[in-house]
Amino acid sequence: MVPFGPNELFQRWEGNPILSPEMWPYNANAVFNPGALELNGETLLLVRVEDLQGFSHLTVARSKDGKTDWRVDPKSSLMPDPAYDEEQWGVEDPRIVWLEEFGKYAITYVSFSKSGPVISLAMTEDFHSFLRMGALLPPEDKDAALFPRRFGGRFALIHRPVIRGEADIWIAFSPDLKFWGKHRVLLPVRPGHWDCHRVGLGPPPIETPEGWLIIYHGVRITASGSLYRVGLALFDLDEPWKIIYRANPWVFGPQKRYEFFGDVPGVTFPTGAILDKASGELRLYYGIADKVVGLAIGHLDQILHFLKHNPKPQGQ
Ligand code: BMA
Repeated sequence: MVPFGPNELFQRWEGNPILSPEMWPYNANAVFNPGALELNGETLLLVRVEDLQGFSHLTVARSKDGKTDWRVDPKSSLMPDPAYDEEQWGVEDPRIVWLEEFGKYAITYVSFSKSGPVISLAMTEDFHSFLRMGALLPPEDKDAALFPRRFGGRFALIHRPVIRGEADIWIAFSPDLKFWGKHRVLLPVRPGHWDCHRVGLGPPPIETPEGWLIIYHGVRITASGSLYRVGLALFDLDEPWKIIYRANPWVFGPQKRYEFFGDVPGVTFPTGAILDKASGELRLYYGIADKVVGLAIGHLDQILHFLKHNPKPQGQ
């Protein structure tokens, strides 16, 4: 018996959207797809801000409870750096992971230029100063996050290259965060399904007692545009390239009117998640229609229960 249906696992916050361009201290067309973390007892979102030239940069917003009373920094935190050619057209969609080994946060973000999108890495302790490590892999690549620790001495990166038109989720390994190898597909698109055209990592992998929880977006292209919905999978804790479960149905997707109103209607695009280990509450921060930021709340035990009661994927 599954007590929660796929559309009930994540409840939208009644105050959605939690962040919108009207709340910005300077002109912005859209604020969306934020990275999320807890810093000094507060929730910090590193928000993608699209300016009125169509280029994006990243700005910090903070809240004590992660739900209400958001304070937006008066100035941007991470602007495209002209010294890095790959950032010429902006920086987008950060994912943030605490790397205990360095005592720093690792931010993987999309750098955009005429060469196409690539994944860049920057380190920070305080979200004021950032150390850029440059682009990690060739274009076209998006939707990347590091795991917070090494496996067999190697860092692991989840990312989404596009190879001969195929947009699957891949994993790669590195001894030093510079040279990447042992590439393999982690989560492919599923022909015919809701996630048939493209898949991409949502928030960074979430460590749970039963495995690494992966929240991802899946795309179906329809006659009136792309639908971006959200799916779940679980991977082995010690060998994170081994899949344990992949849910068949999507668990979140555009439903509310405000999710069909924006620059790209029909997009729910989670990029940040915060798990409260004591209560199991999982706060999912998602871009809405490439315009504003929303919050949806789930509970880890219900999510894991739901995953277990879905059939394993075929042929994996
Ligand atoms: C993806 C990314 C996201 C965006 C989404 C929907 O390819 O570019 O930044 O939110 O498309 O437009």
